[in-house]
Amino acid sequence: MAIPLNYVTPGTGRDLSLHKTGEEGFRKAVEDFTASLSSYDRRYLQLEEKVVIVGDTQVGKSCLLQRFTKNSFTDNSALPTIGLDFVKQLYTYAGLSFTLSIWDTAGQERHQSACTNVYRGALACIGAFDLGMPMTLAHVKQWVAKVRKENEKTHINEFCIFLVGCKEDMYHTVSDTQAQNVAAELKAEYFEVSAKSGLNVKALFDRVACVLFERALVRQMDEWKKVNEQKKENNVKLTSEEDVGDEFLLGGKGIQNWKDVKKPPRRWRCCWMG
Ligand SMILES: Nc1nc2c(ncn2[C@@H]2O[C@H](COP(=O)(O)OP(=O)(O)OP(=O)(O)O)[C@@H](O)[C@H]2O)c(=O)[nH]1
Ligand SMILES: [Mg+2]
Repeated sequence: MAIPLNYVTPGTGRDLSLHKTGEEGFRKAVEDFTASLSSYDRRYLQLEEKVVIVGDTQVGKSCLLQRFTKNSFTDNSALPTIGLDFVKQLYTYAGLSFTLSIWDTAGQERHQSACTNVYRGALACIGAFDLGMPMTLAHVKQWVAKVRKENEKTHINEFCIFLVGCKEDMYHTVSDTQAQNVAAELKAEYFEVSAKSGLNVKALFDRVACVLFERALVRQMDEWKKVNEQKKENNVKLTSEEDVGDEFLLGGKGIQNWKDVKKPPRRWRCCWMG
């Protein structure tokens, strides 16, 4: 699936770094980055980010995911999630692949212990509530706080939140203003969705993929920059693809060619290996 770079942000939105020059600029940045990689680097480049869906039980989290992945909905037949469920969605953009792993968690209290570990490492959180149950909107703040807490030591500045009002097809008791206020408080983007009709479901996940793809890319570019600077510092000259790989794996130790690396004498090697 191609990532649509739709930066028209519903709700509050946030300013992304690479897209400031528009889609043209973004594409060029991605293409320049890809061109700067050796074929070895390109082969091993893995862009993957995790998003977790949290919220009270019965708000419609699993149905939302089912609509996105299977494009189906079965009324009143969904069972509560026990523990966890997850899917991976592969996206591509300008020749780069990006995997969005989506984790659906259980809203029931008794299954919570299994979920906490999964919160760790998530770059985004979908806080789901039922548009017909105001209490579930109030609880979203606590759910999001749990996920934030697990990630505050590692990447809290990159962490992003999507507030999602489910069951749009049914009678609303949560007003738009109430939802927008919570979204503003959480600095979240707000979506109203219906797993039943399919309204906004694809738009939501495409937007999540788009935001996380950019963050993953910026992170990767920074890492590559550091590696390249290290190479320059160590005056590493790379002659072939293989050398790039070996040198990269060895953390820029300055080996120019594997043929130059002398094997230890056989006898010594036997002793050393015990
Ligand atoms: N009308 C309507 N019903 C929905 C929609 N989404 C979910 N439901 C119903 O809401 C109920 C709960 O849906 P689930 O997706 O299982 O809820 P959940 O949030 O995953 O619940 P837990 O797994 O217990 O945390 C089911 O009976 C669904 O049929 C929707 O968009 N419209
Ligand atoms: Mg569920």
